[in-house]
Amino acid sequence: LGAAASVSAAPVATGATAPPPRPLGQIVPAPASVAPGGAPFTLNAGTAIRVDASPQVRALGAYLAGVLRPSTGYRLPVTTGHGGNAIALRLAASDRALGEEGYRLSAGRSGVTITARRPAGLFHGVQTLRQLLPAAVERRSRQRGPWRIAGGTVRDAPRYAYRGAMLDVSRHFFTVRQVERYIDELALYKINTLHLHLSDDQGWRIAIDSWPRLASYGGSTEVGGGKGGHYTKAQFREIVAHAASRYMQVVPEIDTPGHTNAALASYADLNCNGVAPPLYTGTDVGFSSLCVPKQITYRFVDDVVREIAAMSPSRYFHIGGDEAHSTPHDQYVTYMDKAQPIVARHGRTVMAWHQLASGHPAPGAVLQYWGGDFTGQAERKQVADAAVHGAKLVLSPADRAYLDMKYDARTPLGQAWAGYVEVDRSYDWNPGAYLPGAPPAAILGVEAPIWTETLKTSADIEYMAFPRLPGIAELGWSPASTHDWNAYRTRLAAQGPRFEALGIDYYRSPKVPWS
Ligand code: TNX
Repeated sequence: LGAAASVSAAPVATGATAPPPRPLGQIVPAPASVAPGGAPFTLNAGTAIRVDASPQVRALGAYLAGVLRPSTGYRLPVTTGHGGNAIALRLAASDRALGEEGYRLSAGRSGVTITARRPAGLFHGVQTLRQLLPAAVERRSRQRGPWRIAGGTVRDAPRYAYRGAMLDVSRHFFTVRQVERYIDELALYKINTLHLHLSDDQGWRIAIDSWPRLASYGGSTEVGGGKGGHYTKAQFREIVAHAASRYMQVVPEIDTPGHTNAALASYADLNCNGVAPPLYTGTDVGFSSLCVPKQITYRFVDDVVREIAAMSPSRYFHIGGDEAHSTPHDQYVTYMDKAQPIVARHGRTVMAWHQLASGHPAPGAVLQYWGGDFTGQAERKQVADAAVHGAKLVLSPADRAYLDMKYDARTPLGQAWAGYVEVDRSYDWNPGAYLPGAPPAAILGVEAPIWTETLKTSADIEYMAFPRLPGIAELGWSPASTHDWNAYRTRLAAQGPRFEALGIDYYRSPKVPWS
């Protein structure tokens, strides 16, 4: 509680004894450029949030007010118009360099102005503003100020367009509320993609009208034999809408042709031998496969992709493709040759785990690389070659970016098949130079997956994700020139009181100088 408590105890009346505002730039992910200078802004009871008339900017103003009101206790009216003592959110088409997600934040005595070309940029600028305020601003009860923001200007835009986090809701089911909580935590670090792993051997988690037993039966258990669960269509739409309000796309994954026991158990016809296997609640992988020669397999894939695509506006549809150890390789390639055009017919770009590189990735397909230092040259080269031939890459090296890997031998949760992944190891790699032979322009971005064989609650997820997730987010957002573990660990340490204020029980890594 240390830092937050000392902030609360700071005198308010005299600016002279108040602690200095947080230095501009001491945020995660590191901003592209910072020009400190001038007087700070102090948020007070008279501060207004100024927006322009567009509904999206108004909604952003309301969102910002929702973050700031409980802890400051100020009214913070959201109004149109101009004037001092304000936080202003402004769309300005002129500043092309800011791109689709960039923003400029200027702070001085009379206020803070966040400017962007698109609402997404304003949203990211708001996340920066949150981090520039004392950590106690994140508490949901009234706290003592002062609420100061250092003077100067931050100009910021992301290195990569795709900055993702994956949540496996199949091994253990997570409710809409739990997913939305994670979305809100990811947004603080400028993650813009939530990849939902919606099906696996242990559970099918999304209602499909044309194949109702997938959810009602295939979703009825989970690892360890608990009762599992699934999202109704209304609930899935709610997740998509919540993510959209945080400027985050949802990429749905239906893992095929392996990792399909829950579907095979739900419909006997999907099995080559016509016999449905029992539901599965263990943690083995690689034992299930869709029946590649059967016609019904492709009717199934078509129905599932159509119904899910109708609910999710994301460009990408993830069809899995990993660990298909029970599918002979020639059949795997045949399956993917048939499944990919189905995704295209429903207007989506194929995303798949990098094993698709062993077949024929469709033009523009996105391969998600989950290898690591343990991966052989031939496999790496296959992926790099696919990128040379037009595939895009999202990098999720298991021994760096997998949030379910244990930090060290004492970590009570998680797995260790890719080794222990301490916070420095997770942060200290360069996505731009990671896969030799892959053209830098083929790198779409990074993603931090969290598999949930051992994870059941929000607290479990948070302990594994924090503090590694902010590091992967920084690799996705910040210019390579800012990459430096020693500087990062200090900035990360300053996030500790923020995690606490948000109720996130994080791993106190000995590699980080927590205050
Ligand atoms: C491998 S990585 C898997 C998942 C497991 C994970 C556990 C990948 C594409 N497949 O099925 O849950 O390891 O860390």
